[in-house]
Amino acid sequence: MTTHSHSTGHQAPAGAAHAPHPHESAHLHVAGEATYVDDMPPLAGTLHAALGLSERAHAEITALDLSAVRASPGVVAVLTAADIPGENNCGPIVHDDPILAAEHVQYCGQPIFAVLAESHDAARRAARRASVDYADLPAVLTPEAAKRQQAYVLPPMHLKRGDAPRALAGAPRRLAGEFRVGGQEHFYLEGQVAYVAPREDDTLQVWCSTQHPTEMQRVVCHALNLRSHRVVVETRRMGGGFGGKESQSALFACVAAVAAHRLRRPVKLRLDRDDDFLISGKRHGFHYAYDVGFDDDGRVRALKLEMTSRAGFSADLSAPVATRAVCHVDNAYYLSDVDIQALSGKTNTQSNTAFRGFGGPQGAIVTEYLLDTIARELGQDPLAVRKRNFYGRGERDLTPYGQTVEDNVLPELVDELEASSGYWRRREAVRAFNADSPVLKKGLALTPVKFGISFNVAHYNQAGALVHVYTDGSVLVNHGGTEMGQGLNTKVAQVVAHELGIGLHQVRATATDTSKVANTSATAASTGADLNGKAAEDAARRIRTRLAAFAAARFGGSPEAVEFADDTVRVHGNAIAFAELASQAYQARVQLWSDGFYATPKLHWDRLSMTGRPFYYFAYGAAVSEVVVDTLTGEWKLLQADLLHDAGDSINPAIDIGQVEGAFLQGMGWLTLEELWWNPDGRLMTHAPSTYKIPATNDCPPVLHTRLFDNRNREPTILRSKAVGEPPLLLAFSVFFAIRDAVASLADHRVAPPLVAPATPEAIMRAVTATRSPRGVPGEGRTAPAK
Ligand code: MTE
Ligand code: LUZ
Ligand code: MOS
Repeated sequence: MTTHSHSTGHQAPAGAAHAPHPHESAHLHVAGEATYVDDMPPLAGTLHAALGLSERAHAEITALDLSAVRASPGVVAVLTAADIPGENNCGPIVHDDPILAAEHVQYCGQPIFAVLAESHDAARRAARRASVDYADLPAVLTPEAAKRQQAYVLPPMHLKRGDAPRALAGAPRRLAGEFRVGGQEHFYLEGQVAYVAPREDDTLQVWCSTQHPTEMQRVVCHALNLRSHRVVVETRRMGGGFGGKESQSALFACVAAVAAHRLRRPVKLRLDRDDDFLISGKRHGFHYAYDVGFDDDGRVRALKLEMTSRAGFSADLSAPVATRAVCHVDNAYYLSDVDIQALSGKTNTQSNTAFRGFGGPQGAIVTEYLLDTIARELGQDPLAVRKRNFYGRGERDLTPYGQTVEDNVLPELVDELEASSGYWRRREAVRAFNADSPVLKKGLALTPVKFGISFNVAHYNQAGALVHVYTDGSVLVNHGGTEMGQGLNTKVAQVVAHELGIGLHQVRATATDTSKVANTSATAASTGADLNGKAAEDAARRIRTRLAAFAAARFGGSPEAVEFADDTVRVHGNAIAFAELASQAYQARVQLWSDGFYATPKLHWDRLSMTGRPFYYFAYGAAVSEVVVDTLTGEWKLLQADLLHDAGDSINPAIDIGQVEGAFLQGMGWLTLEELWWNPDGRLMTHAPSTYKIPATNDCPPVLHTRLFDNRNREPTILRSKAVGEPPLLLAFSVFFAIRDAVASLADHRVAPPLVAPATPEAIMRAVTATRSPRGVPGEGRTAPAK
C-alpha cells in the first residue's frame, strides 16, 4: 500500500497569502511551454559555442595546435585566453578562476579554448580535433592528500570556544577517529547555458541560466573591459540551480559574451550533460578528524575537529562554504568547549561550489555521526543521547560562534514527531523484526535540524523590487531574486497581492533583469523570499499608502482607515473596485509604481574570530526514517519517512511541502546513491546519468508523511514565514543513520559501524564486515580504509 500525505497543520485561508496556490508557471511547466534559454527562438546569425577541455589533471601546455579545429566544417572562429580583452577570470571572490586556461591546466575538464560554429553539433565535433601537448605535473586528488601536502585554496579557519584540550583530558570518555562524506553533482535538469546578443554602441544583452544575474554582469564586464551600464543580464527562470548556478554560470556567460562581442554575432553556449559534469564544480566532499569527550550520559564535554573540504583547483565559494560548515557543526546541540578548524583542500579537480545547504550539511552531519557513535558506545538509543545534548532555553543556548539561540522549538517539534511517527513503538517493532531476520535488517533513526538563515556575508542580505500598478488594476512585480523552480515568483506575487488586497491572478512576476533592479544578491542561502518578499512588500506598501491618501482625499475619512481587501477599496462608507481606484488615481496624477528595498537587521560577523550574529533566525525540522538493509548485498530500501519541518507561518504550504520533500530526497541521494568517482589520473568517470545515479520517483518511500510545523517566526520576517529552500536537505541524515542503525543491529547495537557517505551498497558491505568483526575498540567510529 502506498500512503503519501501532506498536511499543513491548518486550514488554507482563501486569500493570496498563506495559501497553497500552484506555482506561477505550473501550467507552463506541464505543457512544455515554459521558456528556458535554449527555447528562445534563435536570433538571426546565431553562432553556437563548444569548449575544448583539458585531458590532464595538472600540466603545463607545451603545444596547442588548433588548426584542425579551425578547418572543421562550419567553424567560424576559435578563441583562446589570448582573445579575452579584459581580465581572464570569472572567480566570484578570489581572482583564481581563468575563463580559459592559458599555459597551465589544473583539472581534467578545464576549458582551454572555445569553438564558434554554425551549429551546436559542428562546434562539438570540431572541439575534439585539437592537438594538445602536455607536460604533466603532480596532481592532488583527495582532501586527505591535500591536507598531507598542506595544499589549500584559502587560509585555515578556526573557531575556538572554552578550553577543548582541557575538557577533552578531563572527560570521562573519549573517542577519536575519522569520517568522510562525498560530494554531489547538482544535476539541474537544465544544464548551464548562456546566450549573448551584441547590441548597438558596444552594449550586450545576456540571457543566462543563473542564480546571480548581477554577478554575471560583473564578470562579463571585467572580461570585456566594459562598464556595467553596457551589459544587461536577464533570467526568466532556471530548470534548477541548487547552488550550481550561483557562481559557476560565470564561465559560460563570459565565453559567450567574449565571442559575441568579438564576432558581432549572437552566440549561444549550451553545455552537453557530460561537459557540464566535467567542467563545473559540485558540492564539497569533506574529510573529518575528530576527538570527542563525553560523559556516561552521552553529553558531549569537548570536541576537537579538523574538517578538510575538497575545494578543487580554485577558491570559488569555498570560504563562505567553510564558514557555514563551521557554524553548523553544532546543529541542534550545545557544545561547550570546541576547537574547530576548517581547511579548504586544493585538489586538481573541478572547483567545488554552492550546493543546497552550502557547507551546513557537511558541518552538521559529523556531530550527528558522533552522537550516534556515542550512543553505541553507551548502549543507549541514539534519540535519547541526541535529546540530552539539545540546546536549552535560557541556559546552554549560546552557539560556539557566540549567537544565542532565541527561537529554539526543537523540544516541541521533536516531541510532536516522536509521537506522530510512533518512534518508540516502531523501535520495538524493528527490534522484533531483526531478532527473527538474520539477513534483512531494519533500522530506524530520528535526526533534528537547526539551520541558520542569512548569507554569512552580511552585505549580501539586501534586496530591491519594482512594482507597477497599471490603470486596469493589474500589477507587475520585478525583483532581484531568480526563479529556479522553488516558487519564489509565486511567493513574491502572493506578498504583493496580499499587500494590495487583490487576487493573486492580478499580479505577475517578470524576468529578473539587471536593468530593472540593480546590484542584486545571488538567489541563495534560502533567502530569496525573505529578502525579495520584503522588498516587494515595501514597494507595494508605498503604492498602497499613496492610493489610501488619494482615496481619503477624494472620499473622506483618514488614510489609515482605508481598507484594501477582496479587490475592493473601502473608504469612508464607499466600496470601490481596486482597478477603478487605480484609474482615478492615475487621472489625478498619482504615481502608481514604486521601488522597494530591504536589508536584514541585527546581523554582524567578525571573520577572524568567527563570532557574531551571522543569522537572523534559525529554521528547524526533524525526520524519522525506517529502512531495511540486505546485509549480504548492501542493497536497501527506505520503507517510511516522517518529516516535520518549520517554515514559520508558511506563505505557500503547497510550495513549502514541495521544497521539504524535494530537499529530503536530494539529501538522501547525496548520502546514499550519488557517488563521484575520479580515476587515479584525475579523470571524472561519473559524468552522465549512466554512471551517476540521482534519486528518482521509485526511490520515494512508499510511506511518506510530510507536515509543516506550526510556528510563526518570532522575528518580523515576510508574513512571519521562514526560509525553506535548503534546511530540509538535512532531514536526509535520518536515512543515513537508519542504515547505520540497521548495520549496528548485527552487533546488538554495541558497535558503531564505520559507515561513510555515500552509503552505497559497497560502503554498506564494508561497514557490515567491520561491524561483524570489529577491529578497534567496540563503539569506535573509525572509518574503513580509503578506497
Ligand atoms: N528548488 C528547486 N525546485 N530548484 C532549485 O534549484 N535550489 C535550492 C532551493 N530549492 C532549488 C530549489 C537552493 S540551493 C536554494 S539556496 C533555494 O532554493 C533558493 O531559493 P529561495 O531562497 O527562494 O528559497
Ligand atoms: N553565504 C551563504 C554565501 O551562507 N550562502 C551563500 O549561498 C553564499 N553565497 C555567496 C557568499 N556567501
Ligand atoms: Mo543555495 S546552495 O544557497 O544556491
